[in-house]
Amino acid sequence: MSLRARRAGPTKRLVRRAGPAKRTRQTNQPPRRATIDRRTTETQIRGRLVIDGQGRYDVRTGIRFLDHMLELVARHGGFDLTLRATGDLDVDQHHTVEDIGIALGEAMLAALGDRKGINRAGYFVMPMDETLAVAAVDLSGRPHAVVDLKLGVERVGDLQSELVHDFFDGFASAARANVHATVLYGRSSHHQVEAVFKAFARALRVACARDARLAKMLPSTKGLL
Ligand SMILES: [Mn+2]
Repeated sequence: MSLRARRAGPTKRLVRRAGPAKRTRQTNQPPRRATIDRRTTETQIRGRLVIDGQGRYDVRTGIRFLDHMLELVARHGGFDLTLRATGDLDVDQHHTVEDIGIALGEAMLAALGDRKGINRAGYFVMPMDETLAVAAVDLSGRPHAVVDLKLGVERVGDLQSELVHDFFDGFASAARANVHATVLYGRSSHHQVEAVFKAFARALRVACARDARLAKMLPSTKGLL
């Protein structure tokens, strides 16, 4: 091989690696996905979650503001999410919102598989105009949610605002994850809830992401997650 040819080698590879098609596949592993099928006498939830997605969504929960939040979780998390929920909204929104959190958590747990090579933990500070929200996620195997919103209104859009807490409780317990979310400051209740969901999605995206360098490593010194 001539000197010229050897020099051309790595340069060519670098150019190919920089291409958009390769970037979406950081590893050669298949995209992590799970189907959602959760039925109780109170709610019926079906769908599909792809962790290594492209931010595509098709969501209908019967609560328009919750659709808005789940759509942006998919987009900001880089997930693909299809979700159909029918629940006893004639009682109130509690069962539906909580069970969607649980169903998403179950799907996340299933799709993550053995959790080898993932970052495991992630956080994000999300501004939304006058509001600043923080979320931190640890896919630790231990369920716990701390949600501190201090919303002064009963509803945001058509969503009962106290149920934001129940959504993250449901998610954290089913995904066996620590989820912390808070609003540092803000005025608009719409922005506060939205910034929290965006921060959560982006924190989760980091936590789920696979680090090729540590592909075979379980991110815990316990040997169990
Ligand atoms: Mn909005």
